[in-house]
Amino acid sequence: MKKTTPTHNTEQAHAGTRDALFQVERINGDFVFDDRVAQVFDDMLDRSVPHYQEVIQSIARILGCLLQEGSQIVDLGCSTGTTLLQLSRLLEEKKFTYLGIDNSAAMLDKARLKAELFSRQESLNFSDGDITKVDQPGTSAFLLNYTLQFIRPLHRETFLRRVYENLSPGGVLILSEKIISHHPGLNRRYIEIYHQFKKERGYSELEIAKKREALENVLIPCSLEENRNLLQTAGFTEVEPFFQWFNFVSFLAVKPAN
Ligand code: GEK
Repeated sequence: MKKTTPTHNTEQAHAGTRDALFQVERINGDFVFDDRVAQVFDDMLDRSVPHYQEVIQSIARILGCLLQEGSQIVDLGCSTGTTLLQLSRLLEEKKFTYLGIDNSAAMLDKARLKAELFSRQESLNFSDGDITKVDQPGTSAFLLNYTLQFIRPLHRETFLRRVYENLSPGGVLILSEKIISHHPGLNRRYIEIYHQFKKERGYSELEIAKKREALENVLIPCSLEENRNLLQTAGFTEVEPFFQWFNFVSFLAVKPAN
């Protein structure tokens, strides 16, 4: 079983410190996106989100074929900007403009530094703000990857409606989430498979348990069907998952052209 993670791309090679946050004894209270998390975040995501890079590549394929040249793409909960940085590379010829919004200053500092390191300041912008108050009318695509799960369930419907209203006709929303299954047996098995995935990436049982506890009141996942219903209630007419790995799913949702 491998204990170290291979470095998948240049960003991680330059921007990563290994995530050992939950190896230390003291982690009390809920998980927060502070300085310490931002430091190790790229490694954390790479080792905690199954097929993270493949999902970004699939998003590039979708946006590459659905959007017009020069379109604006907004990443809601952009963290350290990895997705936008990758998209700007994979879709260079499309001349898209990219905006990342997050409410963690530490994450945004890192995102800006990475954009500078990779000479992408021209096409990438980052803004500090609460995504539930997003105001970017005429956006062609919103990305909402692994972030809706941190928004209080009661606010999700209003938030997604707001995202829908900010999209131009024919625009798209990409939604990636950790999910639950309402079949208790399957749900338990999927969690076991996911914990095995993390162990294979070098996390210990104790680290996994502590992180799970810290996320308990903060990350609230819904089922695939509940997420699909939320998207449809917001107004999206075409809603399809384009990727699923056990308890992780990514949807493509399209706003009608008119
Ligand atoms: C990726 N999408 O690399 N307003 C703004 N930002 C928020 C809010 C809010 N209300 N709530 C949470 N965040 C990224 C990964 S991480 C997922 C997204 C994870 C931000 C928070 O600061 C963090 O940067 C991000 O949402 C969630 O694909 O850590 O599991």
